[in-house]
Amino acid sequence: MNVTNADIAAIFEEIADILAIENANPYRVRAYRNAARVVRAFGGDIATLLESGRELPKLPGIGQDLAAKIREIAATGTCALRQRLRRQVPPALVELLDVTGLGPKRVRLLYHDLGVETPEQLLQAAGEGRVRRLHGFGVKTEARLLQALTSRIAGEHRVPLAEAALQAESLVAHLRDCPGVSEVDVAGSFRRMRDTVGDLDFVVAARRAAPVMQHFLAYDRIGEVISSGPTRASMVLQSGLQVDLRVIRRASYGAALVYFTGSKAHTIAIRKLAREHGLKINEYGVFRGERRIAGDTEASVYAALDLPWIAPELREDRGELEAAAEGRLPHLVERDDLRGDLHAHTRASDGLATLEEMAAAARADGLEYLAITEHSPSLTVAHGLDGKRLLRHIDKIDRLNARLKGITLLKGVEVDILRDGSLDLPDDVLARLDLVAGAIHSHFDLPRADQTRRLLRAMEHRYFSILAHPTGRLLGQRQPYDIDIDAVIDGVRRRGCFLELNAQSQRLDLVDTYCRQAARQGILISIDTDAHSPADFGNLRFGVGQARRGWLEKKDVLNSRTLGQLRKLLHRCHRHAAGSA
Ligand code: DGT
Ligand code: CA
Ligand code: CA
Repeated sequence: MNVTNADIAAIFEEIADILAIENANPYRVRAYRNAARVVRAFGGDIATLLESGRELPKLPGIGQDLAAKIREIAATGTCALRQRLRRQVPPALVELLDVTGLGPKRVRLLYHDLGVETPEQLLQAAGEGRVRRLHGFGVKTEARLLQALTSRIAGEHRVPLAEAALQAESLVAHLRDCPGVSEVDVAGSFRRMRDTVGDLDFVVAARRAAPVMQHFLAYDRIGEVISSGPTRASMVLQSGLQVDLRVIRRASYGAALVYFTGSKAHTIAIRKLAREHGLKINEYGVFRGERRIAGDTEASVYAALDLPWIAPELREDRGELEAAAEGRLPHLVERDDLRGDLHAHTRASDGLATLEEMAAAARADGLEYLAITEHSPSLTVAHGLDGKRLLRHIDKIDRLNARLKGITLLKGVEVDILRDGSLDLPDDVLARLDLVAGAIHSHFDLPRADQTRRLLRAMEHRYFSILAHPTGRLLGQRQPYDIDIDAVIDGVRRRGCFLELNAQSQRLDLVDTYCRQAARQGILISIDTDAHSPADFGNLRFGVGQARRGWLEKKDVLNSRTLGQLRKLLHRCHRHAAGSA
């Protein structure tokens, strides 16, 4: 048996899901979710380690009971608790959790009050208007569920970018191993850094296609081959993600990359432009009559249309062709422009590592500063810190800073924005911090006017610095809460505070279009990991991808500033409120 860390983590997630549906103690649910995260973040392959007769190392939050379960799963591929839980609820109930907008609480209500067990039954109940009558649902929720279910049943299943990246990279490595292959790229929405991808589109350059096809079809994680021809193939990986492959001659590689990177809207627009130039463009090149005039590189394709190369993240037909023609393409922010990260947790709240470990990991990833922003007391399931604990924590940060080299820790907090827009910690505590990130973690269902007022009121607080994960969406799990985004962005501008682009793979919040809207108004955006473990700093690149889709330049990004500049900006943000109060 070949049990991966991801398999073990998935079983813990399933246990947590079922326990949550059964309304188990939230701490118990949290313990299994935590275990899933720890296992996923673990550096080595746990099953291999145990098989070789070694001991499971001490892992944060993993006591004897969980450790025993890890051993049981590594050896058998499952565990008794999971088998028992599976007998307690209808199997499709867990599937319902995958429907966007449904959490355990809602699944439980649907099951108990309406007898709904499957997505199909839910579709029927929603279609008949029975869902809106349940406590906490309403007409709008019902309509959203209907939409999510319809696209789901139509087979539209999208995978978060970070999850797709793991699978893409492994297949890229496999294809590069094939003799005769000179180029491998993942095109499509993946290359455009969309937050989710429908499938992966591989483009490979090779002189002969046959050996590449053979090599591709020998990949060991194939679930099912859908189709295969001399230069193209499609398959579904064991994970369920579809992969399309196209093999192309080196001379056409740039044209193929443009074509398969899309977006469809962008490539339709450049084909139209080509016609206006008396040219024809397809995946093999740019042609004047029968003669090919460009196509070996992407730059040559755009140059044939008198355009500079356009970054994939911009290729959505949102004005990039006009900007390119007028020489005003943005100089998009890059990962290396980031000097720090302003949102991270440690074991003091719900993180997995110590202050020292997080600092070392951030430094290893090239960061010069890292804000430690634990949760505040009302978030009990995340072990939020009350004022007294937070003050002790920041003293600890001060002492650590005195001996840290190469990185500075900033003292922050991720303070809960309460239902009425007040902050979950007293002023005299907030005054001691370098920055205050405010976020919503409860009451997601307030009416738009109330939710908007709640955010505006929170940011009026004199110590408020950054609005963290501003819309609260969780990909595949939770819709953004209902707010007047124009009013919120305008509020941030007037208040002189900052917006976060949270780089967690399920969040990527603020999304691209709102980033662009905010930056146009001169608002600085902080691209943060919200790291809970050392490996999470790797997510910065996905945050940067979303920022680039939002046309952000280095100058638009708060954490591209030096520590000195940042401190001034944060300080000005306080004074601003004091002045306007
Ligand atoms: P996805 O997979 O839903 O996340 O989105 P994409 O953009 O990766 O779309 P996909 O996989 O259907 O196609 C990959 C690229 O191939 C797409 O971005 C542009 C190109 N493409 C596919 N079908 C067409 C088409 O019918 N017309 C044009 N112009 N381009 C196409
Ligand atoms: Ca695709
Ligand atoms: Ca495709």
